[in-house]
Amino acid sequence: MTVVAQFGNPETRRRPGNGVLSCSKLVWMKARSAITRRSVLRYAAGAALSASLSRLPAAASGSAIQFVDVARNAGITFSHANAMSSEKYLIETMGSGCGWIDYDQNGLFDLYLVNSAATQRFKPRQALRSALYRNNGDGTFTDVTEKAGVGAEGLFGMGVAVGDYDNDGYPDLFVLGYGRCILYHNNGDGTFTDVTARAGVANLGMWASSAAWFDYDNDGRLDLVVANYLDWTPETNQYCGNQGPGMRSYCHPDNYHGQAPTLYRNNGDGTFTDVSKTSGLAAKPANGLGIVTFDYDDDGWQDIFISNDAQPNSLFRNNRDGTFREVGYEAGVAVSEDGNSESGMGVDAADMSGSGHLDLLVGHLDLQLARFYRNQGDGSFLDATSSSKLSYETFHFSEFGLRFLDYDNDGKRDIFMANGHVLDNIDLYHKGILYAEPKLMFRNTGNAAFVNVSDLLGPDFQARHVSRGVAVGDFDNDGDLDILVSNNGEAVQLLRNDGGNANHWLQILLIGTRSNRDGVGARLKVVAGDLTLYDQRKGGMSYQSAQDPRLHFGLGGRTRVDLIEVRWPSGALTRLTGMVCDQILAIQEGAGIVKYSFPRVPYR
Ligand SMILES: [Ca+2]
Ligand SMILES: [Ca+2]
Ligand SMILES: [Ca+2]
Ligand SMILES: [Ca+2]
Repeated sequence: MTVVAQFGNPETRRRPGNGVLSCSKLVWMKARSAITRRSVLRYAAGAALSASLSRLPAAASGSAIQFVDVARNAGITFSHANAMSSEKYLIETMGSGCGWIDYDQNGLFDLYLVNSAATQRFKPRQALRSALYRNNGDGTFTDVTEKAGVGAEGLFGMGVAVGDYDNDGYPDLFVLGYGRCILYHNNGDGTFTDVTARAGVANLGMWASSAAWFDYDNDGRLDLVVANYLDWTPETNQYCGNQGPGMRSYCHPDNYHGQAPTLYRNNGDGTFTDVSKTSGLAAKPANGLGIVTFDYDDDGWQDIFISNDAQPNSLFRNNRDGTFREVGYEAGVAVSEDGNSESGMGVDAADMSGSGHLDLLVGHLDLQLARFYRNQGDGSFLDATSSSKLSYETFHFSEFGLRFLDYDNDGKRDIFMANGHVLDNIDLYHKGILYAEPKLMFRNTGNAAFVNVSDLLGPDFQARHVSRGVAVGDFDNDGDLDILVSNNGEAVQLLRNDGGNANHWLQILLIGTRSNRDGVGARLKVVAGDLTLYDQRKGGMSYQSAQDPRLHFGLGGRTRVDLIEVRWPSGALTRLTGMVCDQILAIQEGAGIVKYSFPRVPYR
């Protein structure tokens, strides 16, 4: 294995205007030391395993499922503009995200797509905007951006986060971007109002990537935490990569300084207070890209995990007094098992082993492995990337949006990854590494050991794209999980899951009353016969994207659900017994199951 890129010393690299130096300075792909002899051997072994697995017939792997891209047929014409220029501004390649939001609360999930904007080097013929598409319930979507007033015009957008911060029953929309963010309050009549200034959540001067709505102080109101990336500006843009036609590349984050996360506490009157400093989050600036909020130590208080690009990841443990302590190293999730800070991008958390404790998944660039950190239940994690058999398969890919999800409803959560490199000219530097990449699905064969089934899921699944955001949601309410993928500089994909609901399932929408209305922070246990599943209503997840808030449980062949337990953030417990499968339940704190319609979208 040849190492292509060479790196000048950091002082040389940091000096602006040094583009004429002869040393090769393709600094994005910096983590050479991560490629140990051991990982090369593992990779070789894995390639052989992968080849043998991909020859298994579909039935043997349990997959007769196809993912079909229905975006175009559904009327979703949005295409992301990446504003690509010869200056290789880093913002061009890092976005953007997508999200699910049932903005009109009719039980049909609508979708939001984030776009870029003009820059000093990119002047689009038409002004760009982000887009809200209404789910018509018949397999089509309608662009309602203008009526809704959520175009985020002029914002160089990155991500989206959805949460009902004022507990009025209508989800609100937070759009993240370079230099600022926008909070759109949902008026409940199909329109939104930009309340950024009054709310005080503009996040000015920061490059926001991903965010999570969550209730860190358990006061029943959603707070907002933003993972910020770098202090890059057009004025400090540097030349990176080799000299020569087509060789200029996007710079490695080490050429800039990382930014600390922002934490906004919800004051309950439509305003927020920036508590980044007093909470302790500002003490750790790093190159944040992905975020997930969950309760990793099961103490009833929400913790924050942020994946950092070429910096140790951050795990902020909730001290239950309004402050956090960063425990990434102690908990074993700061770096890889061989001690390297990798290019952390997409993240998710889920219980993959039936222990009740949530494990972590972090996506990275090519020549690094996607990491699976197993929660040991004692406040620490073990890097289980190798034993999970994931490692071999992700080595050549750059995993941005990713999720734990049970795509085949067999009761075992699987892993989906959407990929695409950050360098549009990567093939000039790393032979065999592609800019546009196919997607990956890893099927859980039991006890969090995975096989790569990507080749079995249809041509739309295998098509190569420069993917970034991933938002999982059941847009047709048929019980299997569909996947929305935003692609950099390309059309969006809506991958409809065809066949996943051959197995039984249950979905749950939580409605908090004393707790925040979205029920973020609730911990769930579902028992169906011999199967016990745990989950939490998390914030953030994936990359720059907003997920379907309903919790999804695959049940395999089991037709009855014996028990559902919901531990609300308020401390209240809801306990339900004896339910049939294949339905979407709305569970309200204090009331149990309440009437809520989720219309089934006909197959089209
Ligand atoms: Ca809707
Ligand atoms: Ca906690
Ligand atoms: Ca599964
Ligand atoms: Ca579906």
